[in-house]
Amino acid sequence: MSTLSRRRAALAGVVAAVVALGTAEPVAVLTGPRSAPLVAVGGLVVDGVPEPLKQFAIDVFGAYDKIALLVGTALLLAAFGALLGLAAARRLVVGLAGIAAFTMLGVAAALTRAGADAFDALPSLVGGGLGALTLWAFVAGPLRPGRGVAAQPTPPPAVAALAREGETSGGWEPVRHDDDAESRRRFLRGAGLLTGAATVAGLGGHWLAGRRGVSAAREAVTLPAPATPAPQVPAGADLSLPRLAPYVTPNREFYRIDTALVVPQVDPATWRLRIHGRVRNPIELSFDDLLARPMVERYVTLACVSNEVGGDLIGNARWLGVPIKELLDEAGPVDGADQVVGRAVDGWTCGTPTSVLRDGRDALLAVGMNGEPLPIQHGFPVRMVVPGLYGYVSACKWLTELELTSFADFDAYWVPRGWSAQGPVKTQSRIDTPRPRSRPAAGTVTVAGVAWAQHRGIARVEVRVDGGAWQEATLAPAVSADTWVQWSWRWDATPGEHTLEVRATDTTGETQTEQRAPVAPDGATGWHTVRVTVA
Ligand SMILES: Nc1nc2c(c(=O)[nH]1)N[C@H]1C(S)=C(S)[C@@H](COP(=O)(O)O)O[C@H]1N2
Ligand SMILES: [Mo]
Repeated sequence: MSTLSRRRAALAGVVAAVVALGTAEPVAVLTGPRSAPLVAVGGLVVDGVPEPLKQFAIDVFGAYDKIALLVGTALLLAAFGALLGLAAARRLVVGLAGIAAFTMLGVAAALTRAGADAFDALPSLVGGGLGALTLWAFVAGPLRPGRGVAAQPTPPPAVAALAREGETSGGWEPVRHDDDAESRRRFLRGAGLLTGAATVAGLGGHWLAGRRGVSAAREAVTLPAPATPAPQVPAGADLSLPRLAPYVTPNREFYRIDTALVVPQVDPATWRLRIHGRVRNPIELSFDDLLARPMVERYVTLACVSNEVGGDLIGNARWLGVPIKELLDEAGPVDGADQVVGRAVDGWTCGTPTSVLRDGRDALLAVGMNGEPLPIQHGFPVRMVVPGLYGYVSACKWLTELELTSFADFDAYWVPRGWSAQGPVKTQSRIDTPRPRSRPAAGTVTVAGVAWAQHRGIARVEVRVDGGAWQEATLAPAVSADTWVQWSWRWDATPGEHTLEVRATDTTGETQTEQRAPVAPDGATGWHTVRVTVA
């Protein structure tokens, strides 16, 4: 029996990996998208990958970082599949043992995520089983090339005896060459068909599993009217200039940052919030309990600590929710409980100073965003919003627990990954127009952008051209110190290349430093600089 060529052995292993990953997806329609091995193992990668690599991926792939991660994980697993195929060609059990090991990795990944139950092992088990079957079929089973030959290795004894005597072939013709070609075709056809079917099953299942979500439940939510409505947006808050970020960010344009490879689908009917830990009176609330409480509506600008100078990981929305302070007052934190850990259904955590949540600012358990129930990707049904703090220490989406503890006792998700436990938003400003490398016409050019120092408020924005004297920009009105503010400045632009710089000063008198700092560990600093060529 001829041995499987190395190329075919590797191909068999890749097909087995594709079958394993692909067939697991339709099973995950029953058990939830996060139990599929690709997503579960991808989640391990998200949580475990070193920070610089993660930052690199976000820089390179931007909003597609999650898809890139899933594709990358699939390619990596396919490469392991090729190695297992090579191993299986020598000793089938070694290849099968490898598949079993990867199956266990998938099972472990699916079972260790927050909120997992035993059924979440199913997609990996089914996928692993079918992957092993595939490998066997190609290496030792019906799809093995050369198998047709091996099936009739010798003529019947009587015929053989005659043939040896040179008398007759007895009608027995070796059909070795035809069979070989045929078995090779069967191998390739099998590989192609299985890969195609598994890919269709994988993509279809992934799509279906993701669709089986809570959009209908979200649409059925009727938000209560706020007991305390948001202040009117003052006339002129939005300069409505082309390219300038609007004062209120529409939901579909609002930046999204989180570690979730598939958006958690949280049913408001079964949602519970537990407020527990170092409190005198632990509290548990249902979604209806929450909606029954007096609601406050506020404009708050949310910013990500990973926002580079000039970046757009920031947005301003009108949030409807319950003041966190009132709930904490009812729960009664005990002395020393200086940290409130917000915990999401997917296990992600943020740590917020208890004092900040109780100092009277509009820290909310938000259920509404710009007049709608929270969009699912922005945390439906309930998230935290805290004016003045970066999202990673305060804005927990898909919230399910508030645990009172201390900073000494618990590190939230990003802290062991190199980010600061404390994350007040740094005063920042951005030039939105003109765009970098644009070519405005000479004459009066409106330079405009946004500036923010949530909860302190912006006092002044200044612009300078080519390192000249700082010129004070005009600030548009804003709803409160908790939102960003638009600014504009009329520039008498002369032909040639020019450099525009902006800096803001907050109401504490602190002016942005020119010193450039990276986003880690606690937010970027530096002046946003834009180069243009005036025509
Ligand atoms: N459950 C969960 N909540 C989360 C995160 C996360 O990864 N998981 N990321 C936080 C970060 S870093 C930011 S900046 C904000 C972003 O909120 P948005 O996606 O609604 O803009 O959500 C925060 N809440
Ligand atoms: Mo963030």
